[in-house]
Amino acid sequence: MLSRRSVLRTLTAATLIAGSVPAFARSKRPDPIQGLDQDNDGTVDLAEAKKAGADLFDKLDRDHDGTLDKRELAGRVSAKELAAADPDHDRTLTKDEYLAVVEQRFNAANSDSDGTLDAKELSTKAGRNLLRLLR
Ligand SMILES: [Ca+2]
Ligand SMILES: [Ca+2]
Ligand SMILES: [Ca+2]
Repeated sequence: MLSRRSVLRTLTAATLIAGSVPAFARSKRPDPIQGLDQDNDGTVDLAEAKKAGADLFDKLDRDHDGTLDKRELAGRVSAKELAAADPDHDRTLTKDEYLAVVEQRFNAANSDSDGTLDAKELSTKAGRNLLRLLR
């Protein structure tokens, strides 16, 4: 027969397990910060956004020529933005040029100018625009 104490211990263990269920299993809505918040402080800062942007740049650069052309960008950057972000007018973006667009979109999404983006800021139109450059 189970003693009162061991029942209590079992319940406590069950509570601990329930408390450690990862966020994605608890909520159906995808967490916009997931995978971007490398230091796990609950927000995305510019360095984290640029790191993710640089990783995506490498993935998108299928021919490994160090630049993204219109085809490789696949609509992530509008023609107008591409023209503005491409100071040497060769219609491709180097990684630096791409990350400059990331920074612009980061600043556009950071409505309270506190240097970080929280889940709410990332869920806005500007935030979603930024996310398209990051994953
Ligand atoms: Ca962070
Ligand atoms: Ca390329
Ligand atoms: Ca902010």
